[in-house]
Amino acid sequence: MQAELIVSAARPEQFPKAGLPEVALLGRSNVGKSSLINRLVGKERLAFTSSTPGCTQVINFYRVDDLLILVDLPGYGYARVPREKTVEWKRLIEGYLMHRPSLELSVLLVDARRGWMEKDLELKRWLEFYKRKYIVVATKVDKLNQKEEYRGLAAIRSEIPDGALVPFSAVTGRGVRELWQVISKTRNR
Ligand SMILES: Nc1nc2c(ncn2[C@@H]2O[C@H](COP(=O)(O)OP(=O)(O)OP(=O)(O)O)[C@@H](O)[C@H]2O)c(=O)[nH]1
Ligand SMILES: [Mg+2]
Repeated sequence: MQAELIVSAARPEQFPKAGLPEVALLGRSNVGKSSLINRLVGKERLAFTSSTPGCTQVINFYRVDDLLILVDLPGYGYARVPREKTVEWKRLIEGYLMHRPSLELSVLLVDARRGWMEKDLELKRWLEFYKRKYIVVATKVDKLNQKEEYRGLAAIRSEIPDGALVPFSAVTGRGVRELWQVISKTRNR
C-alpha cells in the first residue's frame, strides 16, 4: 500500500483541490486518530502521533494508492487549547465537514474505556443534522479486559442508530480489516 502526505492545511483556503473520495477521522484529542491512520496503511510513522493531546493542529490529507484520501482532523476537547484556537478549530473543521464535496465517509473515534463524552455526542448530532455518512470506531480496545470491553462496547453501541461499531486497536491491529471493508462498502454504494 502506498501512502503519502499531500498537504497540511491550517486554513480552509489550503485544502487540496477536491478529487479522490475522502474518509475523515474525527474524535477527541488523544483518542488515536493518527495511530489509526498509520495502522490502516501499515506505516508506523506516516501520521505524527503523540501522548500529548492536541498534537495535530492542522488537517492532514494522506493519499492512499491513488484510491482515496484519509483526512486526519485535529482533535477536540482539549482544555489547554486557548479560546481563540478553539474558534479557529471550529472554522477549520466545520469548513471541511460542511462544504467538502469529496467527503464520502466520516469515522468518529471514541475511546473504548471512556465511551461517549459530551463533545463526541455534539459532533455525532452535527453529522446527523447535515446528513453526513459516518461510522463509529471504539479505539484502544487492547487496554480493556474481556468484561470491560463487553460493557464499554455496549455503552457505545447504545447511542448508534443501527448499532454498527468497529472495535479497534492500533497496537494489535484488531479492526483493520473490518474498517477497510466498511470503507470500501460505502464507496461502492
Ligand atoms: N494502547 C493503545 N494506545 C493507543 C492506541 N491508539 C493510540 N494510542 C496512543 O494514544 C496516544 C494518542 O494517539 P494519537 O494517534 O496521537 O491520537 P490523536 O487522536 O491523533 O490525537 P490528536 O492529534 O491530539 O488529536 C499515543 O500515545 C498513542 O500511542 C491503541 O489502539 N492502543
Ligand atoms: Mg493526531
